[in-house]
Amino acid sequence: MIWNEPMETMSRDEMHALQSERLRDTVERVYQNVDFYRTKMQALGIEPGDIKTIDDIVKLPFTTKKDLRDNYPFKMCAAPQSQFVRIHASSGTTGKPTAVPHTRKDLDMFAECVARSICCAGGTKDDTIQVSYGYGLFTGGLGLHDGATRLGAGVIPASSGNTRNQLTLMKDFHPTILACTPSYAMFLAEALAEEGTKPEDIALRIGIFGAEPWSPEMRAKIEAGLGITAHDIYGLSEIMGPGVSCTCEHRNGLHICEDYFYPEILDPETLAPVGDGVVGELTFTHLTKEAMPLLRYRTRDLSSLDHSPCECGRTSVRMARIIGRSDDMLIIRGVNVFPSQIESVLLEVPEVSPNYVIIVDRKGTLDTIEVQVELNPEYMTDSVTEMEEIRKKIKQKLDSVLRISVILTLAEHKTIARSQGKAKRVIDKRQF
Ligand code: DLL
Repeated sequence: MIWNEPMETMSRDEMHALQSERLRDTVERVYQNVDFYRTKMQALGIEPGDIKTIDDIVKLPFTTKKDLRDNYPFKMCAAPQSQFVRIHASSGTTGKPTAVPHTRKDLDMFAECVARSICCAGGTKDDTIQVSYGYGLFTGGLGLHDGATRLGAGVIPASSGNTRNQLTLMKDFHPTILACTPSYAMFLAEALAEEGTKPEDIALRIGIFGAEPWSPEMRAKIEAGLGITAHDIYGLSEIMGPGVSCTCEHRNGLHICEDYFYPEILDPETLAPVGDGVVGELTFTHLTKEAMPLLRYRTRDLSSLDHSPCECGRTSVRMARIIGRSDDMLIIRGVNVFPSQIESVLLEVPEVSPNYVIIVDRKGTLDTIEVQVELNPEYMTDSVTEMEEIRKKIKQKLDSVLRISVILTLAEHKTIARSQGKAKRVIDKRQF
């Protein structure tokens, strides 16, 4: 089912016209109300009248997370605080969080986008959704909650954590959809198996997972563990939260709600937009946002776009699943390494489980990368030779995919910390 047929299946020409009209309005609004953008546009020698169609977007300035921090909390806003009905905040790894206010209309758009996403993933008003994303300043819990409510589905507002209780809710209330981070879904699958509950003993049929990068191999494990079809939902607080895009039944990219957020992929070196299929930095421009509309916000997420029609009938552009963040890329002895490459290798090896941590350090002048991964309990053996063979096999695979030498350590089952929200997979001990 398509939630909003007129918007999700309009022709490319109609979409171009709609985006152009909305961009003109947004640029006018920020020019009049946000000093930051007026100053930037004046420095570039442009004014709102220069933006005629969406193709003129390349003339506009970029926005970065640093700009949001520098203007914390509300200096980038285009509406007065009296019009805010909710304020979310994204926790930064360094310093202050970023404040993200919403007006009534912004929240309306948020619920609309999440309702579209749940439908895209195959959900209907007859489903019951266990929302196990955290509720609070993080947008996952409330975002999925409001979207499911808009759809007319039932919501179990479980929030994250308290795993025993999550399993009880799952068994007693028979939710048909689970929404949480992929790493927490994996943990829940493990916990179910441990207490002897089989996938067929619960009613789940769909998973709506996101908020962190995950690989197709991880998806397959979660699907087997919970007996579901797993979907990828993407979003970020600065732009809205979950529901910026989501996979449909063909799972060949995530459909973007591009009537609200205009996507571009930028060449990381030149910052020039690149064509379909080319990987670069994903950038979004708000087309209707009232409280804090952002122009060309650089997400740091790496993806590519595909404008070709999808068999599901939606005409919206699709983005490839996020392969990593430009600032997550580890440079080890000059070689670029993405944590997602390591995850893909580990998940192809039956002897180990998807619980791992990557530790980067520096010995003298040499960078080292250690991967600690848990052995599956059925492969635990007292034979040192057998363990060493498993270790070597995985190390060789990792070395050849990453093209550097990795220290591989096998850890005992359940010795690596599980996460209930976004997993922290990389510990970088290097001092820069
Ligand atoms: O994570 C919003 C969200 C909640 C998305 C629930 C999906 C589900 P932030 O906390 O601001 O917002 O983090 C945004 O998380 O820039 C990506 O790096 C990462 N991310 C989000 N979804 C995905 C995904 C929420 N499906 C940051 N795949 C983004 C990979 C994702 N990374």
